[in-house]
Amino acid sequence: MNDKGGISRRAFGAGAAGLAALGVAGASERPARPKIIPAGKPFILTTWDFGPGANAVGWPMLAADASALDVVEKAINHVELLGDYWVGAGGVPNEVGETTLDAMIMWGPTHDAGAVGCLKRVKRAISVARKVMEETQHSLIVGDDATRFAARMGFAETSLTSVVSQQAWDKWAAKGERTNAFDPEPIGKKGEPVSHDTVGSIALDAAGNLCVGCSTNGREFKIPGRVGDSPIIGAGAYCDQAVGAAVATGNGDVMMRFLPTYHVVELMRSGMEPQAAAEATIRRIEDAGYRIDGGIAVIRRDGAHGGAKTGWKDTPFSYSVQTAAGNVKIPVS
Ligand code: SD4
Repeated sequence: MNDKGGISRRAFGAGAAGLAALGVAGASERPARPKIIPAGKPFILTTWDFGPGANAVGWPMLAADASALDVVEKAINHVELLGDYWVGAGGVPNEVGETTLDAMIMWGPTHDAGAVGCLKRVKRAISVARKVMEETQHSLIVGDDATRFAARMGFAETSLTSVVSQQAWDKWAAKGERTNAFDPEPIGKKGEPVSHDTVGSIALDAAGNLCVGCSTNGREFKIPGRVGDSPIIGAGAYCDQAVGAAVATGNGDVMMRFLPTYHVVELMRSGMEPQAAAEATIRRIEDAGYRIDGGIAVIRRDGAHGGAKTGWKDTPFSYSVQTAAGNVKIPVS
């Protein structure tokens, strides 16, 4: 420290020993660049029961040498347009009955990402996220401004309300209860079940490039403006071209506090096997005392994969992996 309380220049000129004394790695001690794990054969991984259908959309593209970026976008578009209650248009209304969408896409070769949070009145959220990534320097655009951005990019505005989402909201609103988002944090003991779902996909293409994406309409009866973990890089999804990628699902309000998809990929970088890394990541959340439903699925560049969950005792979380050898659905216990 110098007499003004700062770090003196002399300390920086003191060579490796001085830097080591400060706990700073010197030039000669800099950690090596991550070793690139060799890519395996092309694959696509998709979470939940969406897996086989989404993979069936993505696999023929991969087999025809399409880019993993196009594959992830199209596989997720397929789920977004299914009319499912949990992902995309027509699902999970918020506290005032509106469906809003969160999505993210991340591209391995450039480590670039694009995301939208609380996107309103536009169906293909993952495609808007891709526009954020490819057309702007931004990484995340939210709310009505995300809708305006989508309109600028040529997306049509349309209601995301369906008969099913309207009925679900009418039934809930008739009870006159406050949203459970005001309940105490689920620490120590689990609270009321929080209903939500997400689709996540990871692809490796024939050129060895990785891409990850996810899309959701988040948590049922959420407070308007709420953005979950899905569009947060390293929380809902993460991809590192040298190592692998991961997607998360579950109580995103809690899970985003742990950046689980970043964490699990970094554990794999340090040499941990995918399954062990997934379990260690979920354990971190449990060890902090949280009692939630949540899961992650992870895949290394060479195709080795794993998954782990917390909670969801009666809900079978799974992911599916498709390669040239076919599609396998992996239950996560
Ligand atoms: C969210 N993580 O918005 C999402 C929802 C989800 O399984 O994945 N549910 O909190």
